Parts: sequence; C-alpha cells; structure tokens
Amino acid sequence: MTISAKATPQTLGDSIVAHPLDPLTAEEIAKASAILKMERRLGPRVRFETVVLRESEKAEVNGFRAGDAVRREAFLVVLDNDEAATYEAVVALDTGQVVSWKHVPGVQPRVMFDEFVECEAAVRADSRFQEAIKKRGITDPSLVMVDPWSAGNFGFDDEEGKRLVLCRNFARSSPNDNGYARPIEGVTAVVDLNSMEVIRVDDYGLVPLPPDDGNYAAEFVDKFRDDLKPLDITQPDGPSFRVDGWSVEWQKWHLRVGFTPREGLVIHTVGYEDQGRVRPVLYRAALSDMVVPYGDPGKDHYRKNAFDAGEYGIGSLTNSLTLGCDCLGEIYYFDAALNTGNGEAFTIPNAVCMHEEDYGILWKHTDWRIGKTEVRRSRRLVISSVATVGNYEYGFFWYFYQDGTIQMEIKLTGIINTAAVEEGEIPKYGTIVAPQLNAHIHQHFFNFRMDMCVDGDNNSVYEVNTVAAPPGPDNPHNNAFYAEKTLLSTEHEAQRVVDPMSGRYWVVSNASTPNALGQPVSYKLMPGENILPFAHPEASIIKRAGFMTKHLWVTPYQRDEISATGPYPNQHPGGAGLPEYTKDNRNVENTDVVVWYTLGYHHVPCPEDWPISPVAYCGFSLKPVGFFDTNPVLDVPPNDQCDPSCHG
Ligand SMILES: [Cu+2]
Repeated sequence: MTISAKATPQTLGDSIVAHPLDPLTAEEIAKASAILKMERRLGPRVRFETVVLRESEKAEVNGFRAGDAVRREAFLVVLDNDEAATYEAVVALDTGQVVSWKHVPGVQPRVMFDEFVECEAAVRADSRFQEAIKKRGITDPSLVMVDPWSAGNFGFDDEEGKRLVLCRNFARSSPNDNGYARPIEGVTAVVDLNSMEVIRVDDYGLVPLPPDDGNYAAEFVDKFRDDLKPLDITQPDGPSFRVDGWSVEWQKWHLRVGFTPREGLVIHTVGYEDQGRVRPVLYRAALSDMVVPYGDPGKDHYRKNAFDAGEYGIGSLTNSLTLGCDCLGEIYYFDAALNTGNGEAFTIPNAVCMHEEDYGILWKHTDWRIGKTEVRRSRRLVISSVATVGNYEYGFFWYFYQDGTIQMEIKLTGIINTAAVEEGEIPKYGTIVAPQLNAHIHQHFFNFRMDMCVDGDNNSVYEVNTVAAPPGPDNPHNNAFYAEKTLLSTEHEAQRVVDPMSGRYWVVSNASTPNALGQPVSYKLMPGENILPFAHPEASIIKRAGFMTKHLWVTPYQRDEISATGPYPNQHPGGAGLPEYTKDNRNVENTDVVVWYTLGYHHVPCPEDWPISPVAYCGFSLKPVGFFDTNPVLDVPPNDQCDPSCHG
C-alpha cells in the first residue's frame, strides 16, 4: 500500500497529478478526446460516452513511491451515431498516442446527458405526440416533461440493434411545478437515439390527469414550523483530517478518493495505521451498478427498470453540493472533472463532501463501586456524494470510524415514480399517494464491488452462521449455541444470500498474518436490511440483472471485471457481469479476492412518500474481527468538554 501524502506533484496542464490513481484532470480529459478525434478522424456525429483514467495495474500502484513518475492512460468509449457502432480506445497521455482502438459489436453505451436533452426536444416537436397530448387537453408541449427510460431488452424483433429509449411524459402548468404530479398516462414516445427520431408514439388509452399539483418547493409552502432553534457545528481549530490532492489521512485511516462518471464516488487504497505501519484493508470500493425493477405488469409499465450506474452514469448525474444545505460544519469538497458528449471536460464543483461527525458514545463503563465512569465520544469521517437520476435522489455515504469500522449508507430520497389512474380505482400493483395518483411497487438493488486486501492480497472468505447445538450429552441443559465458520473456496460456493435468523455474516481473512491471539486477521461484511427480487426467474430483468439473485459474490481479482452487470448493460439481453465472470467457478481461496455485495431496498410506496420522500436508509458495514489484537480505540482521549464529575 502506498500513501502519497508527501508526493512531489507532477504538473500536467494546469492541474496537479501526484498519484497513479488520481482521476483524470479536466485538461487530461480534453487532451485524451482531442488525441482520439485527431488520430481516428472522428466527426461531429461521434459521442463520447466515457473518458476516464485507465487505472494502472495493481502492482504498479502498490509499488508507487512519492515522487515517482506517474504514467497516465485514458480509457474512452465513443458511439458513432451514423454507423450505430461503439468503439473503445486507450490513449497514452504522456506520448499522445492512441494505444488501442477496438470496435465492440452488438452493445449500446449508456444513455448520455446530451441525448436526454435532444430527445426531450424531439418528442415535444413530434406531431403524433402533440396530437396524443392534445386529446388529453394539453396544448403547450414545451411545458411537458419528457423522461427518457432505457428500453431494456424484451426480445422484440423490431427493436433489435436499435438504440432506443421509451419516453414517459408529465404535464406541468409551469416549469416550477412538481413534474411527477400529473403523469400523461398511457402515452409513450419511442425514440431512436442514433437518428434522434421519434419512431412511434404508443397510446394505451385515455386516463384523466390527476387533480393535485403536488408542489413541495419552499415557495409553495404557506407556513413553516417556527420552533427550530439554531444548531451550529463549529470546529474552531479546523477538522482533524489532512488532505493532499486526492489523498486523505484521518484518525489512523489512510485512503484516496476517486470519481468516475459511471460509478460516482470511488474509495481507493484504504489502510489503518497500527503497530507502526499502515495495514491495508480495501484496495478499491465503489458502487458497481444498481437497478430499480418495478412490479406493475400493465401497458408498458412492465418495462420500467433503470440501471442508474450502467445505463445512465450515476457519477455524471452527481449534484454540486452546498455548504449549510447538503453539508453542515467544516467541509472539504472534492470537484469532479468529467466529459461531455463531445469529449470536452466539465467540472462538477463540490461533487464529493468530506467532513467529521460526532457519532455519540464510542465506549462507556461505570464502576458503581467506586463511582467512576469512563466514556469516550465517537467520531466518524463522512465522504459522500448525491446524484439525481430522473425522479430519484441517491446519496452514497462512506463512513470511517475510529475503531476500524467502514460503513456504506445509501440515502434514498427524491420523488417516487407515478402513474395516473381513474377516479376511485384501487391499484393492485401500487399505492394511491394522492388523488388519482398511483405509485408502483418497486425495489432498488445496489451492488458494491469491494476489492479486499486485508493485511495483503492473500485473502479467503468464510460464512459464519450461528447454530443451535442439538440436545445431548454435550448440551445437557439445551442452552448451547455456537458460531460455525465455513470456507467459501470457489466462486459458486461463494454465491450466498442473507439469513438474519442465523446471524449470518461473511469474513474476509488473511491467515498469513495472524493476530497476537493466533487468529487469522479478518474483516467481516455485516449485511443490513436486505431482500431478494420478486420478478419471476424467467423475467427479462432477472436475466439482465442476475447480480440481484445473490447478496454475496466473490471473484478472484481481474483488472477489467469492474461491474456487476458487465460493461454495457444498456439494452443487453442478459447474462453479463457477475453471472458471466463466475461461470468457470474459479478458486477464491487464499488469493486476491473481490467481494461483491448486493443490497436490495424494498419499496411499497405510502402517502408519506408524496410529494417528495423523506430519506430512507439502507447499507452495510465492514468491521474488524480479530484484525486488531484488542480494542483499537483505548487511546481515544476523554472529551475536553466532559464534566469532571463524570469521572467520579
Ligand atoms: Cu423507491
């Protein structure tokens, strides 16, 4: 593990590159695109889906020392709209050369932001669409909100090979309206994104617009509650973390922050300082993909599911965060440099927020015999970003605790997706959340890829279940129960689901560096709330998002196995990603393992979700179990503000 806090920075363009894992700078993005445009003579009909850092081989990263020359390569994906063809390229930024150029047949890159904008304009201008909305009393198409949905893959011959989106539409009386309050039920425009033409407008029949406007913005609230007193978070001496470029040190933690347009926030090279060295835990962690399958079988609602990372690029949809609103206190922000559709760079200022939070008590004990209490306060480092994907907001919060715990918490908010129903209709596959407004039942599945390195690369994964001992001579009082550890030695053995009733968790262990008690040093993956998909195994979405069917997957590290859904989930027929990676049932014992955790959040909507959902939470933790020899936070000092009487 390399920590580059004292690296001598290298200048590339106007920005500083100090480490091989630093995300591409805006200058590097523009340069990579310019090189590719020139070398491959790319015309104006070519869109840039991806311009990202091609991360160096792990050995090169681990061997990197501060001040070493940093080799930089960009990975690009472009779509030629005229040829309907996708190409991958690698550009060496140091030499200015295209080092690889490859046509990738039969795939669709994700839907790009520029395409959203152009697509909305094309739908509004289409005469068949204007006719369909006129039937519903809507005369101004410029006020219609057009939401392009990825088309999925349902094996329809006329869709084969076409780059399609399904546009679902909503009526507004002003641009400030809640766009999701009045679905134009039953009208779907199907758009070919290569030609940017509306190829048809489906009309499933008239349903009236729901009556209420569902407005929630401050200007629509008549009276705010008036009993909130100020709550200020101040750190007069500043925060306790140190930042150098993308490198962060805080309370024995060493890590790097990264960012990509597809995954959003990435955490690299996480280690914890212990016994005079930085002990590695995680080489790389990020959301690998996610999908939101909906449960309504009617009209074209059965096609509603969105791979928000793989199909839309959740990183490129990240919010620019605001101090005092999104984040309170002493905040450090990272900006994200990303590519536009024409390969230029743009920056999302304040894309990643980092700060410290008081997190209640860390540990405590009162010895009543001597009237003495020892208590310490817990603090956590929070590194987060929030993305807006159509109607929904997703916050991704990585927490680092002083005791070695790492936690991922997802915050789900925003506006639920809606459909209109006839007055008095009680829908089976949804909930009425406002008059004539139906919110369909759905699920949010996330998969996090965690390239583990618990005290080094030679790791093994075990499942731990707690077992009740059977009655008998060993258990004469019938009280016995114990934790049973089972090695998961192959990819197929390591495809597992949660079992809260057995207290199930999984541990990633390194037997080559036992702790002082002789136990293999380990981290456990502690699941939180979880669920499995309800779609039938034959459903298109189960084939396309096979990762949902297991909560745990383990693979041996392969540089290009990055996404649970494979590199091109958009309109993919299925089978890619984890099901394909694990086909050969490779060994995952005592090797460099990647742990993939699937997390399902089940959403049966309720009226309180409307017109905007208060944050719902879900997540998981990585906790040290025998990684340390003892409680690692005995050295956290008592709080300055602690009343002396507390200590007896
Ligand atoms: Cu939901």
